Amino acid sequence: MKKQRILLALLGLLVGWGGAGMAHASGVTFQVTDNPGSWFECTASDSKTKAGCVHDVLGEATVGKSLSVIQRGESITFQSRASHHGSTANTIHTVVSLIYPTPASTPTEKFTTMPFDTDLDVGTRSAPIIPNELGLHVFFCDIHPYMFAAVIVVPVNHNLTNGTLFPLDLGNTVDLHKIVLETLPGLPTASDLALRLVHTFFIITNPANWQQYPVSDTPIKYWTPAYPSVPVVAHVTGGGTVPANLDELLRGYFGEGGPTVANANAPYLKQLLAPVPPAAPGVGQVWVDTQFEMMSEKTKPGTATAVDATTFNVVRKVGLPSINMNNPHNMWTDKDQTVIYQTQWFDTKLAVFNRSSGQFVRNIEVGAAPAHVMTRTNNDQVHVSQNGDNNIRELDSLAAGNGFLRDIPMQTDPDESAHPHAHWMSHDGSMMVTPNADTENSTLFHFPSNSIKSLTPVGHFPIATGMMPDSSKYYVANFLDSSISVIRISGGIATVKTTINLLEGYAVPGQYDVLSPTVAPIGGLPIQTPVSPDGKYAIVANTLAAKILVIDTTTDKVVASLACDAGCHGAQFGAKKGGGYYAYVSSKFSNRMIVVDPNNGSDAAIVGSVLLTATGTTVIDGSVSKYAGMGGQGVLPIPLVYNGWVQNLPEEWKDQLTAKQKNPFPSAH
Ligand SMILES: [Cu+2]
Repeated sequence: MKKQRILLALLGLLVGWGGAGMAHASGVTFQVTDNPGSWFECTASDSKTKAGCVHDVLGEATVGKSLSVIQRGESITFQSRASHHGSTANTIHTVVSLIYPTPASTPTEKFTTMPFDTDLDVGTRSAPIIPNELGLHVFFCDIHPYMFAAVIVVPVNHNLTNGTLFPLDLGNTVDLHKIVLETLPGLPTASDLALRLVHTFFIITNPANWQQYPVSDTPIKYWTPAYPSVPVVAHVTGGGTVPANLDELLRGYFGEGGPTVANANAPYLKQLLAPVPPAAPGVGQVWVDTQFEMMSEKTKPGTATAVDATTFNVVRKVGLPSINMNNPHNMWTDKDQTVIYQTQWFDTKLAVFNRSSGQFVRNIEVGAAPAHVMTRTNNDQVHVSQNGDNNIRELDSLAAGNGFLRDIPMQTDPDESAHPHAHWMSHDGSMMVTPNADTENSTLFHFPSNSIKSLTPVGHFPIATGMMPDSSKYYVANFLDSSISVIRISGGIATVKTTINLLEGYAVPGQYDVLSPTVAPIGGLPIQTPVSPDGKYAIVANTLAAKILVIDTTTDKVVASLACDAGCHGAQFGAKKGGGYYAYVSSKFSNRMIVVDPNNGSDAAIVGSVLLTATGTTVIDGSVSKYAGMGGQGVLPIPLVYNGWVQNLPEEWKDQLTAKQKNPFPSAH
């Protein structure tokens, strides 16, 4: 849409603003949904304020559905409706301030104090939030941290009819709750980190901006993300301003070029090259949760996609329309590699299906927002994290029935809830470690003594863990403050050995400046961080800077950085045929999987990638209707080759591995 048309459209819809609509309490409502991109969907609370949802004016393809503009004094309400055309929320969500204007004054009673933080159970709505400060407010769910809603607060009576709506002022400085707040309260809105986060918001919440890789390079396909073409003002340190068209500002800043950016030309655009698989085959299969892929036979998003690791063809997709499988997030398998355990993160259930046939086996209630699942090597029990609660649910091997054994609390204080996300089990099945997003610590649970041995403080929003093959050490990815806690286990007790800061510069370590783009950060917003079966390196998927980082486990330093896709998320190791390993990496806002050969760590290389869309030979239990191959999250290579699991494999799988792969870390006892 051309800028003039957008302004005319806004003019048409904003006439109500400051008029009759202001006579009574008004504002916008964000509806919680399970729908990719628009998890917090802006809807009007009444027709008078419809213009508050920006997509009603600019169109969904331009801005997604999660951006609104309100006048100071208007309210923001979050609602989790029980039933509405597949917009049903099936589990707990939260509404938490991620970015908000630095408070200039203490709000009077009418206004809401920031940062805001509330739980949103199914069928409830939040109290109306009335921001005191003008400028940019971003809220997120701190269970599902890519559910975003943004609100720009403008002065009372600012609208188009009197010519005062534009430029939209993002505000002087913002506080980034838990990101850099302690070290730098009040980050200018034109600073590098603030712009990176604004950019991230528009990539995540607008599916039109996702990276859709093509089947072939004819014709050449470019990634051309677009942003609202409206005048804005951002502020630099010391009070100066950067007035700009938002679309041109972001495209220019991030080198995305495009026809509307002055002086930009095609070389600035990122070409989306048709994925070319690795030349050397892997062993077995790789399952990827294409969590956003939709089927016409069901209302909830998500499929599990199986790639044959010997040919890198997509051989199967399992969407389970019969149970309306909802946002499949992470997987594991039993010791015989017979079934796939599949968490449904926006729900309360674990689905089980047959790996070879794709046949549905059962759907089991496991608690609030189940995120990750793993087995114990000594008994094949299944452990599922309740990301919206305090426990890890323990199940038997699910040969029959619902398998319920017990809920294991990850936090002993009855007033606290751990919200564990991606746990990891030790090679001998004796220990389990969790990253507790809400309590910002990591639990070390010891099964033989049935007790929590350590609650180790880590960074902000710990989200994933990975453990050494002898359980001597583990890595915790701290999502919000962009760090990795390296935790040593000695005598059954966990202590922090060191912390790796992913907001350092890569070329010049320590030189990343949140204010300027001179040196890019090495990573940021890290998620999965598995350790290779031979214990040589950990791989970290970073979503902010879209990087795959390799950490050498002998030095605990980052030794390699590789380009990833938007929303870089999942990583797991699988066997490479003839010896060694591949790290398979998924990205939420891309339709391909990246294959990394870690080699010796510092010489790690991307050796290929695999398009995750169905082909003519893919066996599928429904028809893909939208977001084909998108939403890469959990990754599960078959067979399991981690130390402890690999020794339990049936002979038919062991026969495909080298002697070293069958016993990857001989010194573990
Ligand atoms: Cu959520």
